[in-house]
Amino acid sequence: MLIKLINPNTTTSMTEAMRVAACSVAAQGTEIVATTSRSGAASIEGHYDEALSIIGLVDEIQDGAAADAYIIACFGDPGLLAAREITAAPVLGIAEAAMHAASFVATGFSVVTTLERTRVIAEHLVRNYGMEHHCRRVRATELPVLELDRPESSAREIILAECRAALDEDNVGAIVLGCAGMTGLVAFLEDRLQIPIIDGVTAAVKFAEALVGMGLRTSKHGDLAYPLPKTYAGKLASYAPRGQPQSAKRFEKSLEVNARWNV
Ligand code: 5HY
Repeated sequence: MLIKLINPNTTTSMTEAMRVAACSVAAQGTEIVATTSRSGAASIEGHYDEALSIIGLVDEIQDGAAADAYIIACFGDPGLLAAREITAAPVLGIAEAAMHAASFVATGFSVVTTLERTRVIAEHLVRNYGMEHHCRRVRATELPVLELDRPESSAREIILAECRAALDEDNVGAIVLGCAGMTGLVAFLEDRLQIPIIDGVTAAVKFAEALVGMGLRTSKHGDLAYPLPKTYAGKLASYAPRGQPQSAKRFEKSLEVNARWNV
């Protein structure tokens, strides 16, 4: 199976760190293609960055070979539902994947994220995903996202200290890493804290494999059906939906044929 991991920010070095982490857990036969958005912010640290990152995300889903599953590798899960509208292949957000994985291994978890101003975004996701009963607290380290990308920075010590505080104060059994840029810190933190540290990039890879393995695809009945064909104006004219993509028609046809021939 082909899993396309999309970094919605434009920092290629962060994408490479995610690709390495994703490949480290991918099953035999799973090919990981990691891409970096070609338009948008170098780092996503607020509502505006998120909103404008979605065009680049859509481009990465619509351009190139169709994948069996897509991963949105930004902890805000920007454009997750819009992405699920334009493809029938499963789309995983790393925040959603990490929170579900944490809920399987601990009754309570805390999220440790970057800037204070993005903390509210993670809190919204906790509610959207029905994780209020599991997520005890979202903690900010006030670390800019790109600070995580500088090996010489003291970012990992700051994150370790915040995780320790969560362990001491939040009555939790696990920690969710609140940024794709923290993907490489799992071993460093687990060695020192001896609790499950959940990284959304690797969690999303394993959930994507599970969904594809079960033959599950995003429902096209209801709110995640392909966008209705209509005219778009201005800068976005070329993004005007044209209904069900040809590739999907071909895929649904193959499903029908297979069903009919019971293959
Ligand atoms: C992320 N921003 O995972 C989010 C983290 C955050 O560019 N990649 C980003 O702070 O919301």
